[in-house]
Amino acid sequence: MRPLTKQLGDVIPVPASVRPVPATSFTILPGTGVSTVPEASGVAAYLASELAKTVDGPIPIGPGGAIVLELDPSLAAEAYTLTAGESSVTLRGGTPQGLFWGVQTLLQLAPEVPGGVIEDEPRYEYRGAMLDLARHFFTAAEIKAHVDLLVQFKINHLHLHLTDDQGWRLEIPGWPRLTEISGGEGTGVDGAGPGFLTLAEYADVVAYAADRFVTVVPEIDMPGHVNAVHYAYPSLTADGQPVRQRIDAEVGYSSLVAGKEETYAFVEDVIRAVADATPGPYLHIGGDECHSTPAEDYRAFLARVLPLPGKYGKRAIGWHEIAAVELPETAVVQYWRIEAADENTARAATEGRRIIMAPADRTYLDMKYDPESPLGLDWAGHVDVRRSYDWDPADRLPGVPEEALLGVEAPLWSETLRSVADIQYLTFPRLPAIAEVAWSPRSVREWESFRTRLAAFGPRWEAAGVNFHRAPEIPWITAEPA
Ligand code: TNX
Repeated sequence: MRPLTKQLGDVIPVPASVRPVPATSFTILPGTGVSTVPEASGVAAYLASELAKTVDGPIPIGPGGAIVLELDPSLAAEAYTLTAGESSVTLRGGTPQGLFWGVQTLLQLAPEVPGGVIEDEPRYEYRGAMLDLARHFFTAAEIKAHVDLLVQFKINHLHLHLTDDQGWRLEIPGWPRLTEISGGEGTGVDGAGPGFLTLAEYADVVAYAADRFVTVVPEIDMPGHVNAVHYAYPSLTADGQPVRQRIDAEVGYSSLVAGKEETYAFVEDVIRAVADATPGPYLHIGGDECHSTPAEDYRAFLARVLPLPGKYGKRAIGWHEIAAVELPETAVVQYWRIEAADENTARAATEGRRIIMAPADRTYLDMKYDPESPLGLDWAGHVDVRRSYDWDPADRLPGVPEEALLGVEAPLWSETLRSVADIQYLTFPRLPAIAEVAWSPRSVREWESFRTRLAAFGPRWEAAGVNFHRAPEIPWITAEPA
């Protein structure tokens, strides 16, 4: 047998605690069984089907299996432990979700699991990735395939940016023109990304994500980024006159009309429909880049709209511009810019609001890696893998300490995307870096270790047909040793 090249801690995100037992290991082979408690039968089925691909043979589920799944109520909900010896591997999770993250760790180590004990739990409860369906639409099947790649890195929230100037991507009862007109042919940036999710397709995405312990966070961006609304329903414009369709990538020119009563009837219908279709706790109302909305109108609009998610049982999230106004107690602020400080976000944190960190110069997956990147934008600079890894959310904004942070998110805006291959190229390998920032304790994070662990994903992504960027700072392994 060739010596084990992998070590127990060779996992992304790096676990909180790893105690190897040298010279022991467990090898998963075709026929190795999985035994489980009934509450975790879904997780066991997922593990067995993934392992069957790894070992290219059957992985039966039933009593006496050498891979043991258990629940341990003394662990936190998302925490897990993995204990590997010569004859068995035991995973314990605080809940099935914790167990599922343990399963992701096991899948990264399989088929040869080095002996020892991992004890692991996340630093932040919100570990998000965002996909912009408005500038370019992706189908339910494409979104679900993306979720499968995200969960490998213990991402637990999928934020869907469903509406913008160039398109409206979710069916809303009573407002059919939103999707007929603004989700149809010729929508999206350059008219290249048409399509929308029916409510049934949205429910399918939400359920698929939930099966993988991922919460969908829907975003309806307002009062700005609404040309698609005005194009579909000219009655909502200031003077009731039609506007032209926009498929360029400009921002900040459109706004819902704060002084018009019809605006609020529309907004409440939309928020009610989206809340009804969404089992997760959050509803994102956008609020960014309202350059053409007078400050007074912005306040007046948000004063009426921010309470609406709460009215329909959801917690409002908004881009950090919303921190300029008084916020409901449960509102969450998502910081996205590149400034070193932001007074309003800091005040919101001081007043007890939770913050999601998504600074563009660290977490924006749509930034070019370097000047040669064939895709992406560069308004926040170039974001290479090291930039996305080597920072800390609790140091990012003065006045926004660890306790104020709900978590971290990596947004992927889709102005330059045309295909799933494009999504993957900008997502990998930066998303694993941001996932580690969001999951692992600061004390165990280290760039040199990360870049070596990341290199091992090269052959796996190649085998899985994932289109990743061969970032020059990563010592990629090009083929499995024979
Ligand atoms: C800014 S980030 C935007 C988006 C663009 C993005 C491109 C944010 C809240 N708004 O409208 O798509 O830059 O990077």
